[in-house]
Amino acid sequence: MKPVEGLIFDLDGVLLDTAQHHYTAWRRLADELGISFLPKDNEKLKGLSRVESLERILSMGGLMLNNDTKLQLMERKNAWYIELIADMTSEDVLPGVRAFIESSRKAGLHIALGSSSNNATTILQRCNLETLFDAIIDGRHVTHTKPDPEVFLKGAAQMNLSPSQVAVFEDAQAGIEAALAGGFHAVGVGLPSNLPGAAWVIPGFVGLTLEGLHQALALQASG
Ligand code: B16
Ligand code: MG
Repeated sequence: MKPVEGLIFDLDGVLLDTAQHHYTAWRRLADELGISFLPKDNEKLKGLSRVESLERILSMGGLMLNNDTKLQLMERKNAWYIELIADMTSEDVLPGVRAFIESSRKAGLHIALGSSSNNATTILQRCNLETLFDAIIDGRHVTHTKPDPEVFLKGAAQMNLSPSQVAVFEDAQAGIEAALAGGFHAVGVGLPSNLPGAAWVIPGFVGLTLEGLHQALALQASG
């Protein structure tokens, strides 16, 4: 296979450890509602939109609420989440991320963000990451969130690349499904057991090189 020409990065759980802050904020809400919400439940929520995440939590507790109440609950969760990320700086970018993106840019690859979050731009600015991206697609730009491929398809289109020319880095099962549905090379970030279907799973970005990525994807494509 030809080397990829573009990379799309998920935000929460890939560039930064914000996935744990989403969990903390949802857990606080679930506790208040008397709904049991454990890390294994959270794993299935990763990458889903805010409203879809709330719907899943409410259905876990068998709760039916009207739209106004749901909006209020989402606002409260987001306010707690914003408190949790308020002190984030460029120091919080996960190890190896910036170096890998910078070296990929130098090698001529196009770089995009593909996140479900409406807080993506705030976080990128705060952590001094925004200028690394040729295209930023987030929750505000899509009608259908992961596992629908829309966010990644829009990223590829803005980079003028087809999905087969692009690798997507994702920490969520919903994100891997979205990448595969769109025809992208799906690279998991995290534990292989949480990310079935990924072409390759890395524990993080420390030591990752473009050659290593190309070799892993070529091996997977050949076998
Ligand atoms: P917000 P990602 C996703 O971001 C998170 O994984 C998910 O937990 C969150 O519910 C979703 O963004 C919406 O985020 O409430 O900030 O708009 O992983 O796609 O970067
Ligand atoms: Mg994520």
